[in-house]
Amino acid sequence: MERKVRTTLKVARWRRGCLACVATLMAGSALAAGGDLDVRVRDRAGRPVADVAITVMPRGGNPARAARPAAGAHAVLDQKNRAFVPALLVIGTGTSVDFPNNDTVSHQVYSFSPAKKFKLPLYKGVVHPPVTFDQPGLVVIGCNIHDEMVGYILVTDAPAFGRTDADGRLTLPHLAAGDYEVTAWGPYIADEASTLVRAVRVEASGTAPVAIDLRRDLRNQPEPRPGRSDWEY
Ligand SMILES: [Cu+2]
Repeated sequence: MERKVRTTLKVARWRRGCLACVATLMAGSALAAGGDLDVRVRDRAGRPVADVAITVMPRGGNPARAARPAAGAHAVLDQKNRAFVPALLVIGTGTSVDFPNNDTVSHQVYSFSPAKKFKLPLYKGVVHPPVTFDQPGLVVIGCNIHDEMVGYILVTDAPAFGRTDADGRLTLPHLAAGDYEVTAWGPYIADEASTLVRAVRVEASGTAPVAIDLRRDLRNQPEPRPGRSDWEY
């Protein structure tokens, strides 16, 4: 008899749990509602172009929809084999970035870009306190010791952004339905900036494709270079 009561209780609990579970699933799907954006970047020969920064802004610039990253957003720009890894980082405004040096040599990291000017001391291994990027814009990162080192941090207010993968693709899921402007940028892309913008409509579900086919050959060297003219010594 006791066992039967316990079993009944168990079933009741399971039922409650199940209802809660369904409610959670429904809430989850409500949050997830929206269409996906599938961006693809190709060179003149139709080959995929990796490591292209993609930013997606609501058209008409409704700031209510341009969600800022949560406080404490964090990213890492590593230093390895006398190079910045990754060479291009796309982050939301307000993100803090660590610059660890995992190289065998010391580096002295700096930026003279208007969106964020900073100089870190010459260091190796020890992680310097992170740098917070509080203004949108392109930040060109250099090393005072190794002129060939160049890295890029694209700081953006866009609610959705990322970088194309080895297949030249970036999928951004669950965007609220509406009209958006998709912009591509990469240090090797020579095309005029005005030709790298696409208007796209995202529906409440399904996938909206965006094709960016470059008209010019890629550069051999990344641009812009980090300016060093105002380094004071
Ligand atoms: Cu260096």
